[in-house]
Amino acid sequence: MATIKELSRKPDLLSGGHRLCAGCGASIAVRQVLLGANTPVVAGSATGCLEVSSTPYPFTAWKVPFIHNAFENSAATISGVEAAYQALKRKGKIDKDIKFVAFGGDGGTYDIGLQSLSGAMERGHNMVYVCYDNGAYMNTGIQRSGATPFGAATTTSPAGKVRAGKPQQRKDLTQIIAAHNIPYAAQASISHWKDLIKKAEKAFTVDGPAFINVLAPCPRGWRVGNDETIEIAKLAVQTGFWPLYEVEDGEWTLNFKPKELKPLVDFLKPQGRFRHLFKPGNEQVLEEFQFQINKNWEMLKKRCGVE
Ligand SMILES: Cc1ncc(C[n+]2csc(CCOP(=O)(O)OP(=O)(O)O)c2C)c(N)n1
Ligand code: SF4
Ligand SMILES: [Mg+2]
Repeated sequence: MATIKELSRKPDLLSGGHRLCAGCGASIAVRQVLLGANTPVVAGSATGCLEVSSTPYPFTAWKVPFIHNAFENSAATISGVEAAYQALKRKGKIDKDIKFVAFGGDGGTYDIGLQSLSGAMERGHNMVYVCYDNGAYMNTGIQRSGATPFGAATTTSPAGKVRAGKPQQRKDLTQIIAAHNIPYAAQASISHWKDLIKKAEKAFTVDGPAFINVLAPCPRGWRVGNDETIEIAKLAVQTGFWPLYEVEDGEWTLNFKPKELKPLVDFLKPQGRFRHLFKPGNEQVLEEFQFQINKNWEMLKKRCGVE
């Protein structure tokens, strides 16, 4: 991996002055991922906060060629561009080494773009897909998605007298994509930047499809201060809510192995979207959530061969 000095000399491929909220995890995720690229990159993004706020016509914050996409087809678009590049290469019309990366939010990846992502991974395109997971459809007003955590309050899973936020568990997209048997699939967090940049480097280097699921907190939807983005992402990892791991050619590795996980409440308590869980009467929802985290952590450790 590049040293800090080398990284600091690399150009910033997403400029400042975009219209994402202050403290938004999405722009941090993009910057860290693009630092992992050592060749020219072509990027695309599904509709969502990242795309809407970084490309308000006629402006763009992207310093790499960028393709504006619909909500559901970022993976399909980038896979098509990669196929065109391969055809031009075969005809001898291009000889540059170029990498292709598609970004999508959790709504655009776990839900509406899952089919196009699955297809692109299965067809074996030489491309990277990065999901920036902020746990809801933030751009349209914080609606629940397949990535929204159990118990979280959103505008379509509100907390009230009948329900304590979202009643379902989040789907495990990283494992779903790993099950495509692609060369590289990983889970990362913007709080662990070295780990993330290293994973991006690997993803850009492998021959074939690569996928990285990046936890990218949204201060607005998580109801935390916009100076707390990194801290809350760190707690997600330290409590086991968001384990860091990678799957390389079927080999599972746990990248962050604390002696003991912090209690889940350390991650939940600072966030307004979980405030209701700390009111009397919701103790068993908290217990259930902690139980799910423990169970998933044990299963993951087994898969990674960790005692
Ligand atoms: C087919 C379609 N349905 C709905 C929308 C409206 N829409 C635009 S962005 C968005 C939410 C995106 O959520 P996510 O992918 O999680 O990204 P985030 O906004 O959280 O960054 C929705 C529902 C759309 N653009 N296209
Ligand atoms: S609403 Fe959330 S995801 Fe959207 S720009 Fe603001 S902080 Fe980022
Ligand atoms: Mg989202």
